[in-house]
Amino acid sequence: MANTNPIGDVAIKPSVVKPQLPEMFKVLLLNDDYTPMEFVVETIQRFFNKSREQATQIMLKVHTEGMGVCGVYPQDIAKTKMSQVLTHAKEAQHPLQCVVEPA
Ligand code: TYC
Repeated sequence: MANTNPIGDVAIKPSVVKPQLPEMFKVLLLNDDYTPMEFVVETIQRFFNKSREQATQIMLKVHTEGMGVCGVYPQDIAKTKMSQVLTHAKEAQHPLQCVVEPA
């Protein structure tokens, strides 16, 4: 491109700035035979801001299908939620497992 800048500076190529959405990650709960259903429902309500009805639906899906999505977030938030769930379960001595995977 010709340099049309009267001061003689190098012309700066106009750049197209495309806003990028962050890569999203699912936070999943895994089923087990020991964690009480009530504990799972309360955990989903507390860390994923779900109503009691929504949390119960998610818990029942995990219970019957083996796993279920509690929420979808940017990676740092998803990993924070996973670690909050794991710490909470450990403190209560329940074997509840939580994982993060790309959405
Ligand atoms: N299967 C458990 C029970 O029968 C309940 C449960 C649901 C456990 C979801 C974990 O992520 C889970 N008490």
